Amino acid sequence: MVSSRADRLVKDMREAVAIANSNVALAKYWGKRNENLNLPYTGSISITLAGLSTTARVRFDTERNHDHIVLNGEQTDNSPASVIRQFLDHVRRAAGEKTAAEVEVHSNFPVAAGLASSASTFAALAVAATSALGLSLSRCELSALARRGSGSAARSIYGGYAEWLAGEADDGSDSYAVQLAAPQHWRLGVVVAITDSGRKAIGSREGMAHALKRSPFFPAWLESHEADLAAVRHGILDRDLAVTGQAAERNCLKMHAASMAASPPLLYWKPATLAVIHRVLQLREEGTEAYFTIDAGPQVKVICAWPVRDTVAAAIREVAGVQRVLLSEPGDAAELVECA
Ligand code: 2P0
Repeated sequence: MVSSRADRLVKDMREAVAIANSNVALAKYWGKRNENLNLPYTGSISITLAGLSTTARVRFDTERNHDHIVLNGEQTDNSPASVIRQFLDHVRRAAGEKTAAEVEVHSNFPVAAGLASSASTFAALAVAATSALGLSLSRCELSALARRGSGSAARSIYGGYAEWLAGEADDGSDSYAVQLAAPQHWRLGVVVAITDSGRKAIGSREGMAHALKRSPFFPAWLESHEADLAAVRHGILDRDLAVTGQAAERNCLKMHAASMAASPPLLYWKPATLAVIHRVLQLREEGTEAYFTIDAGPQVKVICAWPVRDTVAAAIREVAGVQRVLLSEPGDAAELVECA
């Protein structure tokens, strides 16, 4: 039987669009026990960030010979695109497919600048690509899949607060994230200070591998991590800002100290990064409770109780060198927007 053109369009072009939010880690992932599978040495806990989102459109098309990838408006063959291609291969294998795809990814915030754009990108891609191929995965399975694209993406599958379990299995089967608490559990303010929106010189992937191999402090980072992880987890479950914030600051400073001590050094901070840290400490002295954390870049994220977010944002906006301040809060899980 010869199928009509209309039939073939329905059959051969399977398309889905998904959206996912970025996240900020309060107990961080920094170091892989398996680079190929993105398996971490440690567990990590993050807040999914409302409003810092990535939309991914994936269309599998039998008339295409190669994957076609457009990242933030630019067609690209560079390293992020090759990671996306490998990621699509995982999804194709799971679905028993070989069809090439057209992928469009758009983030509404600065990318490759330490704001976890790879987390929202691969969480959105996991939902879109599996939906387009008709795979029905649980959140845990989606999280394990998103992890293959970028470790931190495992957490962006969930809304609110997520914990990525490091796992022990060599095949990564027990390394996925779970939801620790829904967004409504605790409405924290998250003030994001952009101190430099340019691309960072050394990406997270390379940075954590370098610190692991070349920092004498790396073993101490790993040994002391479990206590921070437990404190952040309990702080969130108890809605205790002091416990959560103090553990997050400790964990952040240890990650950066270990990286700075590498040879050659890995220093993600700019002068304004340090200026924001000092302003946060000063805010606490003035009676406004706020705590900082910094990922693999120069931006600072400040957490505070929701009612004081505007006070904190106003103070941070005035710090010399701060280019822009974004206001966020615990946001929603990755979700399917459309599927055809
Ligand atoms: C985190 N970061 O827990 C830590 C803190 C940056 C500093 O996860 O190689 O982009 O793709 O698995 O997920 C950034 O690392 O690294 C990150 P890959 P990813 O959020």
